[in-house]
Amino acid sequence: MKQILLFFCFVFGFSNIALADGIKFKQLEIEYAWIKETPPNHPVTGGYLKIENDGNTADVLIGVSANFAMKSEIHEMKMEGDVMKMRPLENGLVIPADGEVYLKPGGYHLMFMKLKQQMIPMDVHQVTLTFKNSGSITIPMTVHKMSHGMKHSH
Ligand SMILES: [Cu+2]
Repeated sequence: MKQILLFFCFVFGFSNIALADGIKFKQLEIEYAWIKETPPNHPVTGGYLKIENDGNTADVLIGVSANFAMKSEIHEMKMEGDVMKMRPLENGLVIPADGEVYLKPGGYHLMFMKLKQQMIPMDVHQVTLTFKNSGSITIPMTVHKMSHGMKHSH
C-alpha cells in the first residue's frame, strides 16, 4: 500500500512540476499548452499556450505543425464590423522582449485543420513550434475539455 501511494505521489507530483515550470527553450518559456477536445469526426480544433520571452530581443512564432492535422496555422481573432472572425497571422505572432503572449480561447490560437483523429481528453500530442530566432521545438500538448481554459482566463 505504501508503495502504491508513493507511486501516485511521484506521478502526480511530476506532472504538476512539468506544468508549473513550463518548458524552457533558449530565451523562451512555454507553459499551459493544451488542445481543445473534439467530438468524433470534427474537422478542426484549437491549441492554446502561454509563451514567455525572458530575453531582451523579440522573437516571432512563425510556424506550427502536428502530425494529427493536415494543416496547422497561427490565428488571431478580429472584429469585422460586429462579427468576430479568425484569420491566419501571415507574419507570425510577435513575442515581445521581456514579455509574454497568451494564446487562449477567444484570442490568439493554434488552429489545427483537417484532423486525422478525434481529440480525446488526456491524450498527449506532439506539436512543433517554429520561432524566427530560436528555431523549432516539439512540445507535448494534452487534450482538455473547453472549460479547462477558463481557469486561466483573465
Ligand atoms: Cu482559428
